[in-house]
Amino acid sequence: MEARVGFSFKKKTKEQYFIARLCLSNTFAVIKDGMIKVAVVGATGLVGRTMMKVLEERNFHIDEFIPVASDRSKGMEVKFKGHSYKVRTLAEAVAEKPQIALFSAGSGASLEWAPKFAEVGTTVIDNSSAWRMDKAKKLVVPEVNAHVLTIDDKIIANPNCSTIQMVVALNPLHKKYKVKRIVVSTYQSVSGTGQKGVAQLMDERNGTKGDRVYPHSIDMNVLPHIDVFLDNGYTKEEMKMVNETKKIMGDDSIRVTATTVRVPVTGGHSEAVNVEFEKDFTLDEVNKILSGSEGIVVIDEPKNNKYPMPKDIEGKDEVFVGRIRRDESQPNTLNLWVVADNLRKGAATNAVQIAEYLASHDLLKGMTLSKANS
Ligand code: NAP
Ligand code: 2RA
Repeated sequence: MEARVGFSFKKKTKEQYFIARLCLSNTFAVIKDGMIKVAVVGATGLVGRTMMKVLEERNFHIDEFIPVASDRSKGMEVKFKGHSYKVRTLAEAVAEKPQIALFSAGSGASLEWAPKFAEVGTTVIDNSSAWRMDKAKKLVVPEVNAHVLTIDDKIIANPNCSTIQMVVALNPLHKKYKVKRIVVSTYQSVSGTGQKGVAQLMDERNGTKGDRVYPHSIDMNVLPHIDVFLDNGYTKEEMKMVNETKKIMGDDSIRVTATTVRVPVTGGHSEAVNVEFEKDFTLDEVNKILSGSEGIVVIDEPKNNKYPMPKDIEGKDEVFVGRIRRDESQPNTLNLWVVADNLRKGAATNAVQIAEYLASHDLLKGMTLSKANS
């Protein structure tokens, strides 16, 4: 049996990386010996549905698709690549032994079920915070550190959405100038909370009753509160940005402090990032580095009122950077405005890119890839 892993690219070749190179060299990865089964766990949720869309758009080869959600949703129908599929339970999905399981069903489900999938040979790519800081698990943003992945990684963690977009923007600058300290304030959309966050905003706007997921109104308001408060006075979301950044960028010496804020925007997280480097820079050079880096689009024409905004980037996969300017209050320090779609690059797209990297680098057990058409 032979199956193809097809990758479709529509965007600028310059900004595309490993898989683009695979395609541009007219090479297809060919999978031999077996059906490609892919499970999406959390398929009825915001991230899970976006994962299905991204898998479709990128034409990730799947012979058998297994949508999974909680027992509440068993039997419910979801559409994928023009076909209807019945949602299955986690136990039913494990029994299918998929090669890949993309998880976005919260930490509880991941802690309990990811090891069960790994045990049957599935590679799990997990969007929850369950495994991110586990020393034995890789925390991966493909543009930054896909090279750390090996065939033995059976549970791979997808970072938090607000961390992903920040490290995509900062890593190319870190390579050149070395980041010393980051001060970040976020403006995070309600879709970051999942379906319940969007529902609360819409209910408030429409004056309808419904469950409340935030402790205060979110419409016409901002909440300096994302995830739970910890003993140090920071929220868990803020500490995710501190700790995950160091792990992904592979540098514990980077100092990070964060204030994470929920705003009444439906999709797209924005961040004001202040970054101090060891070495000095010129703004021209910073602009060139960012414009030429994988997965980044620079929109920085303040005189024409052009800068990234969540409304414009919804549905896009890149990280958008603007308002690039020197911090005039101290040396070697830069201010940036960074915006990305939290459901896509912040979650689904990043996870699918990890799957693509594994497939194209022969890092999935039970799949043998070889080159064709080259
Ligand atoms: P959501 O819209 O509330 O969806 C949650 C999904 O998880 C639903 O499909 C739900 O199924 C399923 N689920 C819940 N408990 C389950 C269980 N015990 N077993 C199996 N499935 C279960 O939430 P979301 O925004 O998609 O987020 C999902 C995960 O991704 C969370 O861990 C979140 O932290 C992470 N994440 C989210 C974002 C974002 O921007 N939203 C970004 C990065 C990471 P039912 O419909 O059956 O309840
Ligand atoms: C949020 N970062 O925006 C979270 C989603 N995982 O709430």
